[in-house]
Amino acid sequence: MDINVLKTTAQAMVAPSKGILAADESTKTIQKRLEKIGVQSNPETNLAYRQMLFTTLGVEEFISGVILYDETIRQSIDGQPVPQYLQSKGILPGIKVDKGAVDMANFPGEKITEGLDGLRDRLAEYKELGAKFAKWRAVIAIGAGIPSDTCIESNAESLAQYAVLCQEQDIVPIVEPEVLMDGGHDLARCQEVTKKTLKAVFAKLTAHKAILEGMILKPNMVISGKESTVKAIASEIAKATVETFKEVVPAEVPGIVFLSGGQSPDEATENLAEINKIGGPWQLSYSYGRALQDEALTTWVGKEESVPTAQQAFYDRAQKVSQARSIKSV
Ligand code: 5MM
Repeated sequence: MDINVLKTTAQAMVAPSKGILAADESTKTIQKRLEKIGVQSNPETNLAYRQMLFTTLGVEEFISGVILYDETIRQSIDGQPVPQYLQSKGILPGIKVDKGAVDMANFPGEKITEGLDGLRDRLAEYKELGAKFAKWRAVIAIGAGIPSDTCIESNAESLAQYAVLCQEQDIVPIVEPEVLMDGGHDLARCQEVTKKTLKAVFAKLTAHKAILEGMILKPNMVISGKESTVKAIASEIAKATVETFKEVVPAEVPGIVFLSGGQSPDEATENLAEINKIGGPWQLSYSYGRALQDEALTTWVGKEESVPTAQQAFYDRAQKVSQARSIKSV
């Protein structure tokens, strides 16, 4: 393990004005996304869509890295393997290495993320293919009587095991414990669960001797549930988010890259701007999937002639999110 490589990569992932594009939709998820615009998902259409995003001129001003799915990391753009194509634009290639969240035995309504078996060998192969960082997503749901301590602890343990296996091979782990927005809970409940989850995650990372300077945290913002009758506004979300993170996220972590989690592109942009107005000891950036892609996706609709306007939509959103991430604290 080379700590300097880990630190340098982690810092490049959250370089000023930049953040990460999450384009690691699994087969089922990309199917759902393309179905919405009337396109049948297969390896060719999936690549056509992602190629539209990756070849957007100038987007590397705002995008430091792209999280790829196993299918995409093995594909090529203009005869060049995708990871090498991205690197030639100054974008770091990353890879989703978890195998998805499945129902947790004995804990109805809760999920555990799979993928630790054989992970060391898979990481070695991904490194060979060009991956500089990786991602593992754990999912924590809020509901009546959940999350349980067992769910939080088990997911935190897996995240930590994943993180150190990545670091062993100089791959920066993005540690993603996502507290879902689904449900009618309010901001305070989200704050309580997020705090508990992050505490557990950092306790496990410490127990496994993870290098905090060589990782990136990808959390949810502290936000009210989608069905909540009391919707928190951006300044409240920002205050609760930064307050929580200051309590539980060590300052050694170079960057926090938020997920959008079902927020609209405008909401995810505004909330990030408010968060940066407050600021903290870490870079406060983005690793959005839907909030960066939605407008481009619905403009593209699978048509070759729509590529320039879809790319413009993607560029414009990436620029707005980058501006939000660049606001200086007051
Ligand atoms: C792009 O979606 C990622 C993969 O999801 P599935 O395994 O469900 O297909 C997802 O992990 C994503 O990276 C994060 O949830 C952030 O995306 P959003 O859309 O929440 O910003």
